[in-house]
Amino acid sequence: MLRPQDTSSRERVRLDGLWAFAFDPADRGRAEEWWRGDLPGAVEMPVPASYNDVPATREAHDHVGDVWYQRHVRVPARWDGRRVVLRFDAAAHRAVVWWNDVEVGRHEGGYTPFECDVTAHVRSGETARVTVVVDNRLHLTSIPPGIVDVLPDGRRRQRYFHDFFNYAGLHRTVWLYTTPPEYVEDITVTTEVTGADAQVRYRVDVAGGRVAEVVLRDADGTERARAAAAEGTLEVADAKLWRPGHGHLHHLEVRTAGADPDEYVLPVGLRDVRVDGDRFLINGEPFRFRGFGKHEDGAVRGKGHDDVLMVHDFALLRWIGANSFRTSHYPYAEEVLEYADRHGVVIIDETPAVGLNFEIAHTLVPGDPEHIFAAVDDTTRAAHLHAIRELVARDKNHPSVVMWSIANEPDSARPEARPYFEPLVAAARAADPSRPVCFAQVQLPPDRDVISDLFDVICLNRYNGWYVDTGDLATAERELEAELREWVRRHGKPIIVTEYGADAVAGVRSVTAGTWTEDYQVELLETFHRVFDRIDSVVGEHVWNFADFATGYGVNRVDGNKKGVFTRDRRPKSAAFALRRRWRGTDSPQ
Ligand code: BDP
Repeated sequence: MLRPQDTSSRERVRLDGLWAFAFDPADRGRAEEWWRGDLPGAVEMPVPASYNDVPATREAHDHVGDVWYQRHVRVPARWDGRRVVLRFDAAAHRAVVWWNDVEVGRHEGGYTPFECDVTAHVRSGETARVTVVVDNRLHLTSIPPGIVDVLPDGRRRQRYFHDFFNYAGLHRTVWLYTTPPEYVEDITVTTEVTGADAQVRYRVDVAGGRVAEVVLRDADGTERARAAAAEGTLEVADAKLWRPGHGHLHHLEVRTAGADPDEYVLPVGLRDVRVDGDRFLINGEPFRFRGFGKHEDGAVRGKGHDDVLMVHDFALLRWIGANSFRTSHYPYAEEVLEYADRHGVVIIDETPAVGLNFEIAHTLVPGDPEHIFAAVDDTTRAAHLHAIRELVARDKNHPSVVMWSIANEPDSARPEARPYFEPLVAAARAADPSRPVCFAQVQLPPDRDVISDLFDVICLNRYNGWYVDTGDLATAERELEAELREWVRRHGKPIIVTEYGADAVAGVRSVTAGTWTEDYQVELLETFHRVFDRIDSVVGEHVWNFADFATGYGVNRVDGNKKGVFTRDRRPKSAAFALRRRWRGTDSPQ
């Protein structure tokens, strides 16, 4: 799915800002058809943002159910005769959209964009009323899964099996944009590197028309290759490659034929990715992942995309010497991927399939199904499949994305996990044969895991010294090493430790380095690093987490998860300096 653009044939308007907003705890809005007029009792709500922390009430924070957003949109008179599209970059977790009185679209899944073609309903020059209902409920049939309990007092309470707060709302930009009536619907690009040259295999899907020309230009605008077909391979001699740390981009200009041609310009990075034995190769060179699992999370705005925080986070990644991160545990805003493309940051791109596991949930009550695969069904798997396809459709052209992670910490010990995952892995490979596929595996030794052989890279989330052998780093070191060696022996694939870490409350120090101190966090990371440095097949270290983040209520959470190397407001803990020494080999402030 192509991102909106301004080109010679396209125009876009951001509908961000303050929208009218109403909570609907009793589910009245759909029955009373609130889209037909002004929202009752509306307040103002910023977009993009999570709504939860903005109104400063417990009800808003803990709301379970529908909320309504509404605003008026003026359609420029000059758009007469254009195709007009209303696009939501994200609505967590599902939404229905009306243009005036007409339903124009609905979407399931909180972290991927969806579009409503409103051409038939638009009268250029008019002011239209746009209304969106957004439902944050997680069910056993949604991705991620959850359970909504109705309490004796009639309130709803949301349970979920993942460790980050269920922020909701319009988290990303809303666009109104135009294309010509015949338009470029999609472009798919895969790139390969052969010696000094590169090949760009491309396919353009045009709705109602045909391709006139496809031109690949270098960063300085020099034409490097050209074609006139909808599909083909462009040869680039002596190519300037996209590399980790060097986000060199080319641009593929696509123009359609006819009296009202469309133009779309796609950034393209020339690079390839391959797994060879226990190496992870980018452009044929072994790559070692240094970085973090992150979250989209910040004070007040929750998961609302914010360019300020994004650019700052990338600056901190650079400061600390990280070269990569995982979009734990859902697809991040496209702005993030584009930034990573431009700056050569490597990404493991994850679906929102987090919490397919009752073993680590601690939120079950009597009467719940015994294990996750007894609880989910074909609808859940269809939603998971849909999430994989939507992720690949959105992110397939980003050079920064080097691997798909199709789940985080599913219950991979259950025999039922295998028939559940086999078709999903096949679907991921079919959707994109050019990238390896992985999942992040929770604390299970290789002899208990029933699905890892299906994947290209072994990604392990390990909490030795924290959840296991708490406070005992000597045992943690011994057991971690023994376990990793067993993974090497059985699978011979590259290993990335996609999570390791300890909670640390910033400012709590101790000469005896007890748990929850900054000092213990440092010692635990150093323990893991000694083990990684002794095992060649470990090609990646992603600390959990980049920054402290909000979670649901819990007796083992102090105002959220404190495994951040930075605090939630991005101040470094001692661990940040320790990692910087390891990853950059320096203490200098530059
Ligand atoms: C892992 C999860 C991650 C949690 C982390 C933790 O993948 O989402 O936040 O543990 O407990 O199990 O800190």
